[in-house]
Amino acid sequence: MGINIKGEIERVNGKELSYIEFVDRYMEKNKPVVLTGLMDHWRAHTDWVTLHSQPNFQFFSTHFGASKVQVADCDTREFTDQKREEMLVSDFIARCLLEEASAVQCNNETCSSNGASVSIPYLKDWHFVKEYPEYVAYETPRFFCDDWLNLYLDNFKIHIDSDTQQPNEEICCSDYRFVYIGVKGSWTPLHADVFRSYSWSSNVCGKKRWLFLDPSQCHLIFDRNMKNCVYNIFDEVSNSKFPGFSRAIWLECTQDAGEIIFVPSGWYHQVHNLEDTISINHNWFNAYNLSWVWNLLLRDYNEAKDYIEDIKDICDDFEGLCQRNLAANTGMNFYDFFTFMSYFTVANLVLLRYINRRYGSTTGSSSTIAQHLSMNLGCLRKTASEMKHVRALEGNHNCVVDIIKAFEDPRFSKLCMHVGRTYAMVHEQSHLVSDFESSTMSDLVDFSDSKSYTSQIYTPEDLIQFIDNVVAEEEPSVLRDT
Ligand SMILES: O=C(O)CCC(=O)C(=O)O
Repeated sequence: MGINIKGEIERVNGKELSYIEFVDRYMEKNKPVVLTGLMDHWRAHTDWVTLHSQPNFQFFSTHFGASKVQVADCDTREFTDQKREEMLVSDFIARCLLEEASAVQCNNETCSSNGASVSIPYLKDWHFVKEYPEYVAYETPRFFCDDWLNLYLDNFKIHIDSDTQQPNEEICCSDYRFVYIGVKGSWTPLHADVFRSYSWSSNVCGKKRWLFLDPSQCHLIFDRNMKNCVYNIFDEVSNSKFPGFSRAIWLECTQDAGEIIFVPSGWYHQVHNLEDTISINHNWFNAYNLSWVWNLLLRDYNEAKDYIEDIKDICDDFEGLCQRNLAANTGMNFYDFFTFMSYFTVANLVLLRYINRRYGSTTGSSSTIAQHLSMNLGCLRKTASEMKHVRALEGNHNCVVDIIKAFEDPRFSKLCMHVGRTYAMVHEQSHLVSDFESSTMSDLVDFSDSKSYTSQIYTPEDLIQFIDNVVAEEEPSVLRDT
């Protein structure tokens, strides 16, 4: 029995959509959309695509052939994902060209050549921007620039292994900006995105078929214990194992070259390359989906804890073990997320204070940015109050952020300026863009006017107190509904 597809994803000309409209209609409502008209000027569009609208494999081999990348074997399942192996881009391209030359007959599920089974390679999660920062292949559309995840990772590590004080390479990802290259027939199994982040995915060339499930229906694709999720929605899915599956209602989208799809938080999706395809995608979160990230961490923590409950009595540091397992499974733990939130709180407060002091708090064009910063602080405060009752963070004895030290830290200063520039850009306040290009931390912070800046943040209560102290002087509306 096939799946039940009812409806398509809305398509909008990105050139005719304002940032506020995108936020109101899609980001805040957590609704998917396809945006057109935003990629014409990308270098990737010219360098990576042949005149016949095919991937320019030769270009990749010549210019980026020595990069080591992850290549999925689309025919082999490994746990909840496809089996992956590391290889050079040049070797991956050679495999793609070989397949083309031997005119492999592919469909979504199987691929065979002269009767012999051939696996379909799919290059995934290539940290292209990190690896080639000088080669500017594309520009992130402004709808997706309020990206706290990548801004943070450009300056800080998300998880440091406290045993070794070394960044754990496996857990600590350098960023969430990726290039994917897949031949026709390659695909990605059903999943929801890392951290329940948003993602955007742009087709530089080729065509993808996406199937989406609204988060309100996600219970339908899990087994009775809510542990295992369907892997491939086009397989024969066992009704006894996944009793809700046949009731799931899917949305569909065929994404063409030049189109960008916005994938909201918690939407499960499966993706098939209908042609040889190159895509660029980012995962990100900000104030609008912060609670999704926190809810996932809480759920995964409870799962990690239940899993080792039977060794609790013989374990010296049970809580520490739960946090280590959480970081290993989910990519960050409570401390990592709380540290992240604390830095963004301080950055938002510094910027709000600066804008209010320099331009006045209620009038003028900069007030849109002030409102955005206030909204961010409201969301950070709300999430911090949900974290208050978590034992792992209660009475935490390690200082997460010492605010004065943060001001002296060039990484924080870079983060702050970048956040400032981002809001100035998305809200089209060019005079402020230049402010944040030329400013230093001492331009932004008037150390004499706030005792709050001497604070140290250990717990969610400290963070809430810090927000309340500074905001009470600036924007009391932030505190109103939290
Ligand atoms: O393009 C693909 O194959 C998968 C992309 C995806 O699932 C995502 O961006 O979340």
